[in-house]
Amino acid sequence: MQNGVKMKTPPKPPPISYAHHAPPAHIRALHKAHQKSALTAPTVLDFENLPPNSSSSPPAIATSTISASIASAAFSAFCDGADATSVESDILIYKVASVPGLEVIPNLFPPSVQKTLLRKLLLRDLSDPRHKTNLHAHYNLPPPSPGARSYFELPPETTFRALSTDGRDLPIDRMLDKKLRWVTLGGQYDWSLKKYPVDSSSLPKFPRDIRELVGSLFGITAQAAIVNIYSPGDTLAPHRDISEASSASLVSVSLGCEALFIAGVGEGEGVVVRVRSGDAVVMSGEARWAWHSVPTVAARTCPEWLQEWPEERRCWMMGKRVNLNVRQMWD
Ligand SMILES: O=C(O)CCC(=O)C(=O)O
Repeated sequence: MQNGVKMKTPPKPPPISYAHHAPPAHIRALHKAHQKSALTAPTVLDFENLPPNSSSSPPAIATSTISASIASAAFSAFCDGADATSVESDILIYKVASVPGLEVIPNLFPPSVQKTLLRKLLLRDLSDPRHKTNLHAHYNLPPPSPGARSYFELPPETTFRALSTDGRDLPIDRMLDKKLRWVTLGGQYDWSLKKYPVDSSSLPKFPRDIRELVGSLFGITAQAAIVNIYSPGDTLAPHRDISEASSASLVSVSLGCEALFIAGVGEGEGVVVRVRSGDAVVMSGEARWAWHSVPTVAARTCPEWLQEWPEERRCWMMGKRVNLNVRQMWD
């Protein structure tokens, strides 16, 4: 047991060439079936509406906890003591019965920690030009200085020049409202080659405060992360994250609008989980290499207290889901 999250000896990572394998039919079918389905569909595992404890084969069981003292200390350090919410009781970790190794920690992060995390990811780390986004391959994206600390403060007339001569320039509104889909922190994943750069000395450092938060709650050494930015209607196709040379757990944090998250290992097994702002999903053991996808991001589901975030661009978050997906690249 490490900080409440059980650590078992995990299976070895699959060969890196498997990154190009096609997802199995049952995961593709589950993904397709939930692209248009409601968050309340009967096939969805909803941690706010679990069947009663007496159920003979519960879909998820709380088997361990993150202690209130560990969570309080981690949140307080992360928020520099200022904004922190102290946690009153131990936080339940649920194991999902149909996917061995898959754990869900509903409502782990209090609102103040979620806002601090968003601020660090989007108003600080996104501004660092060493953390690449999906847009860097297509546009000249200089850092937002001088005069602005983040892209969210840039005046509406700002545009970014297209790199190709026949490409159209990108206005800041369109960048932030639609085109920005991901930013990579630390280890810069190459999406076309499906691998990390061999020369780690050239990589930007993983943000220390986020590494410490994730380390103290989940016991992994954060070395790379993908921050996924979704608008309602966006999806993430079934895939496996197998480019890391470590079997350490993968940690996924949801912020903003609600979504459905699918995961499955083996033949014909899978689960569809409703994920809300502040939830964490941990993929360990067999589930570390699980097929997974996001078939639905639902409009009008951002919690009220987060809708106006950030001050610099009011209500941007009302129409967004941000997912922080943290990996350890090597042991
Ligand atoms: O958005 C999510 O919940 C999952 C993201 C994911 O699977 C990934 O980045 O590999």
